[in-house]
Amino acid sequence: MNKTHPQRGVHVATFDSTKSFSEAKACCTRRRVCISAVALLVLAALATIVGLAATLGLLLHVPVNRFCAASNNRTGFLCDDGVTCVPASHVCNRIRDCRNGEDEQEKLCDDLPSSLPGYLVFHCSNPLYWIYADQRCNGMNDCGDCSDEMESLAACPPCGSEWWSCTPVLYEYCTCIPKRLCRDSIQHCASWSDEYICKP
Ligand SMILES: [Ca+2]
Ligand SMILES: [Ca+2]
Repeated sequence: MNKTHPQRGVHVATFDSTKSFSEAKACCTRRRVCISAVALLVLAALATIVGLAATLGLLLHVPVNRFCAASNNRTGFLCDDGVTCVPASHVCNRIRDCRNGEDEQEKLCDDLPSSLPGYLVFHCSNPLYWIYADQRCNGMNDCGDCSDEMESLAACPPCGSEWWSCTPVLYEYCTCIPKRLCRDSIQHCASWSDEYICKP
């Protein structure tokens, strides 16, 4: 006589192939949705990072404003160290005044004066001539016609009513002298205008 003895503790599961396939399919679909969402999030994060990097890159390439005031309040060029201020006329003079030579870099000096920032340049009344901005109002006739010292282009501080503006002479000083020195039989202006034109 054959007896069947069920084995204790052993669970015999009934396999419903149709139900299991549906569950598996639903689970798989949910997983795909989750994976897709994660993938989208990752892509969005990457795009943000790339965008930030590009923006940062652009920012790094934005020209730096290097305008600064050198000694005696002269117009200057700020070195990369953010401290050293080189007088304008020391830029592109073939001497490395900035520690890393940024005052002599090719892009600044390869096509003077147009390759220089505008604040470093002064255009004389004669359009053929230009000087460095720190040569304006320094008492020297750097333009050759004193337009860097006396004319409206230069806009230098006026001599004042008690002063005489010497008539300019090429490549000489364009100075002011006290009017009391006019016609004192001693030359003070290179042009002698203090002795022949000035009226005390
Ligand atoms: Ca230099
Ligand atoms: Ca000058």
